[in-house]
Amino acid sequence: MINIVATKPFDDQKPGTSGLRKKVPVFQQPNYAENFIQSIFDSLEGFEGKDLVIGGDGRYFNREVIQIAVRMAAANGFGSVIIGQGGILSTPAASHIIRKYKAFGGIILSASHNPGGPKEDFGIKYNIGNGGPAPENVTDAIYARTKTIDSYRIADAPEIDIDTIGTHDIGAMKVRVIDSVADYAQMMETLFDFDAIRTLFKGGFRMAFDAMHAVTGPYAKEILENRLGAPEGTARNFVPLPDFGGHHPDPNLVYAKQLYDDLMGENAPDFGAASDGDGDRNLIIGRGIFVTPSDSLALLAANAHLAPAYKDGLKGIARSMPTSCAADRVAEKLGVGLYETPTGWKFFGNLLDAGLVTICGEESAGTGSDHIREKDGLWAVLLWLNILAVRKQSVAEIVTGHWSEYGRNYYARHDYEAVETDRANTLIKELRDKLPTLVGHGINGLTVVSADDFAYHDPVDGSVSEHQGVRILFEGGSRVVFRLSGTGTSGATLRVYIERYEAADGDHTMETQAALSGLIAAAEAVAGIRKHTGRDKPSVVT
Ligand code: VG1
Ligand code: CO
Repeated sequence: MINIVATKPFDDQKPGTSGLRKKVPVFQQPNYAENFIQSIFDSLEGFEGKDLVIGGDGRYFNREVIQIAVRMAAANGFGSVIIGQGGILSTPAASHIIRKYKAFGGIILSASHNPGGPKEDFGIKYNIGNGGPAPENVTDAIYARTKTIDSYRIADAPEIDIDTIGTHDIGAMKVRVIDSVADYAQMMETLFDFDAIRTLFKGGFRMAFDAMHAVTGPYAKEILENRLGAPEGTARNFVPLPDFGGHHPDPNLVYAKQLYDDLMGENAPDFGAASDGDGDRNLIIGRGIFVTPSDSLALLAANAHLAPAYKDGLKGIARSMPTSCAADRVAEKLGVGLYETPTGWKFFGNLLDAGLVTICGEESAGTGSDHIREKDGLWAVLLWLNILAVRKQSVAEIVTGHWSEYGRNYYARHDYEAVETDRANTLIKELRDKLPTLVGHGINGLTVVSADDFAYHDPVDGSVSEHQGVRILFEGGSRVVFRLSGTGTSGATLRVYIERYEAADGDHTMETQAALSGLIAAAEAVAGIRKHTGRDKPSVVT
């Protein structure tokens, strides 16, 4: 039986950089999740009888929303839903399953690197049939629908057992509960030289992978330990918990501090890595050396041909605008295109579908390729392992070798979290207003060569996305970029991205914050961060 339930719109359901993210109590309001899910379905056409993938990162409230989404999919006419066992699918695994089973799309329940628990964050996002996040025209339509919705459809059905692999029926709709890991692990075997990586581990290579009590735990156990023969214990914190053990599942030097300390300490493993809540990010640390995500993108692009999947080379490279320009130099050397997109993976989909690029990345620890349409944490880790197995050098040797060939882009991101929204908006507005006056002038002794508010013209579908971040470029290739986060759930988060280029024959041995101090001062001088935010230092530096 199908129920049509009357509802009223909520005025705060605008999807951000990656879906709708709110505190759990917001999602727990009657009809809140239902309204958003119905608005997704109302914005799609032609899904009757087709398949929908549903999975999440296992955080608090995941199971409840899965049961709702399944019954709503049945009432809206989907032919089947495919669910990961226990409601678990990493974001990259969900992308792969949508593609592999040619589903119409997928609903991914995650707030990624944000904390989980009864008072923490939850999220819902929709992915289209290519496996990637819905592009802006779809998210705009969903948002428009949330403002007018007056009813949703939901089937009367008992709770589905999502913990056992098997099939069920809800009316005419099939429900398939599948192994969360198997399809993904199998795909990884087709991309990389597992024999070479197995030999690496057999030779005593030591690795630590921190799953941060989030979704990659079962994937890392299966792939690294069971299939690649890494010793038991290589994957740490591998049991997904609804509150991630009370931590932020954000793989950076602040929240993965234990891993960092181990890699910097005596008797450190050769290689350390971590992933985030939903498994699409990666942190890479070698013994005694942290690899910035922007450098990791450049390094992976430069060395990808060493892995079977990329042996014929890359078609092109894409990076989000605030990501450092290190990858640009690799693209230039390879003689392939370099595309600069706004922040968020949804902007890479068209470039990948059109065959213009093979590898994409963001400074926020996201890297991925054309194997799926999401960033992919374990994929990046496996590509690193494949490269290490072939080159037989340490991470430090590979990174410093790269700098001596291409130069080094010193890079940092300063986040000012939970700033009052009005104050953050004023900072950005004042900055935008002064852009035309900056070019040709000096800020703290640095000459501005260009200053604009980044607008992206998608080369594939011609769509334009404006106001994607204020960027100020100085002579010599240094930059500061300012934008407001689109994933936070309290107030506004100001992100300041700072980059300085040091040529191949320059000094690559400086401490990052020291190397960037002149630019950090220039960012303060031009934007008045202290005055506007009331903070005298960032909350997080990555
Ligand atoms: C952040 C990152 C961005 C990333 C997005 C989703 O967005 O900066 O690069 O694509 O999170 O990643 P924002 O708008 O807060 O800067 V995830 O792993 O949170 O899905
Ligand atoms: Co994520």
